[in-house]
Amino acid sequence: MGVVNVTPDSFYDGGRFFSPARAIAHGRRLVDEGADILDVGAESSRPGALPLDPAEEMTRLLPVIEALVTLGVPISVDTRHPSVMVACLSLGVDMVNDITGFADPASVLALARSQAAACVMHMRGEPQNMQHTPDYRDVVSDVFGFLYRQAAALEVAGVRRDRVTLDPGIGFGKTQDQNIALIRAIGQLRVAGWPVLIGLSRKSLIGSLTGQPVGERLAGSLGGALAAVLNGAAIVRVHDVAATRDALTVMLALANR
Ligand code: HH2
Repeated sequence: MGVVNVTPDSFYDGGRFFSPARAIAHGRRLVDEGADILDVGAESSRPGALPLDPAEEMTRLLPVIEALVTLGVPISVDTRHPSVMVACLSLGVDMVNDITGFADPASVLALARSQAAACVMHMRGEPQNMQHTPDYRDVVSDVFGFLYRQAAALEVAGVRRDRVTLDPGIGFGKTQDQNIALIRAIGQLRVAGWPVLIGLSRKSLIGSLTGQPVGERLAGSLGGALAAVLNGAAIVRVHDVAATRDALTVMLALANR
């Protein structure tokens, strides 16, 4: 899954693809590089980010989505606002990626009225405050328990299991040790019956393991993507599609799995 951030303030590529023309060109490039899915977002969720008004989010997103849905790869929209989901679904997006895990019943309804797939992600708190004392009884069972409950709520609303992907939300209200515990436990989610999505590309987890600043985290992110897939992830959400694709191709050809 290649990331298209139509934002001025994303933690890695903020401002690079903020104009619709640049975002669309970036999406096309990621598809040429081998992305199987594009995830298009307009609201940064970096720690400390302030919420974005849904009307402004739509102004940023809709022209980009309208162009990218014609490319022939599935398009995911990264939003937590039900009104934005409805607008993007009417343009034909194939997936809704909600960092709040469909906590808003209006989001469940919007998804249930469509045929789209869903990524249910776990976040503790809000981007504004999520890194203040992330505290869990047991991080793996707390996070996975939330994901199972949200998937069950979607199923009750009519969203069949085979439309749903689960994501423990690396970096969203977790310490680095908690992020590591979640990545090591991916297999449990898979065994429970859901495909798993992992986003760790260039995040502070990679910085804390390698000591590198965000611009120098490609090699570390590739290591993380390989580990996530070896542990059972079905989808990796990345900024660097060509390099990730090559790394995964070689690993999948050579590893004893
Ligand atoms: N991470 C980010 C945004 N959306 N969605 C899912 N499902 N999983 C993730 O790990 C995830 C996500 C953060 O990365 P990015 O979009 O590059 O940064 P920003 O939120 O600053 O735009």
